[in-house]
Amino acid sequence: MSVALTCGPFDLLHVAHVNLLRRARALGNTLLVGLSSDSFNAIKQKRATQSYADRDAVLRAIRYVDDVFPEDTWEQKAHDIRRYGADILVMGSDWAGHFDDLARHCTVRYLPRTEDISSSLLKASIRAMQ
Ligand code: C2G
Repeated sequence: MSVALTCGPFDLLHVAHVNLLRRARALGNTLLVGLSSDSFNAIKQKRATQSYADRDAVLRAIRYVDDVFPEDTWEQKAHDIRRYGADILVMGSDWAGHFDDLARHCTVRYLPRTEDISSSLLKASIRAMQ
């Protein structure tokens, strides 16, 4: 039984998110998602278009996601890995190198990013259509 962990705000859920979640789930028997809270998004100087509760509901409807918990700080990842007994932390390749220090706690894997789509690009193209 192996546990995979990933995290992010997952705003305006799109195909790159689904690709990441599907590939992450395939690396374990269970996939847990640390969902960035609004206060953590503010720390990252980001703002989600959807509330935490709505982003949580959308993620839970994805077949690859087994559970979702709030992520409030950068520092909590090591604690989450231990708390949930995670075997592998999976992130997109835009984060390559950022979480290498967590390799003391579990395997850290960066998956190739899906090109040409992101929540920011979607927001910009919706704005351009108005
Ligand atoms: N992602 C991807 N390809 C894209 C867009 C996103 O593979 N075109 C991946 C990201 O690398 C991340 C996950 O999908 O692993 C979630 O993406 P976001 O919700 O945009 O999260 P991000 O802003 O990368 O924040 O502590 C880590 C951060 O909270 C992750």
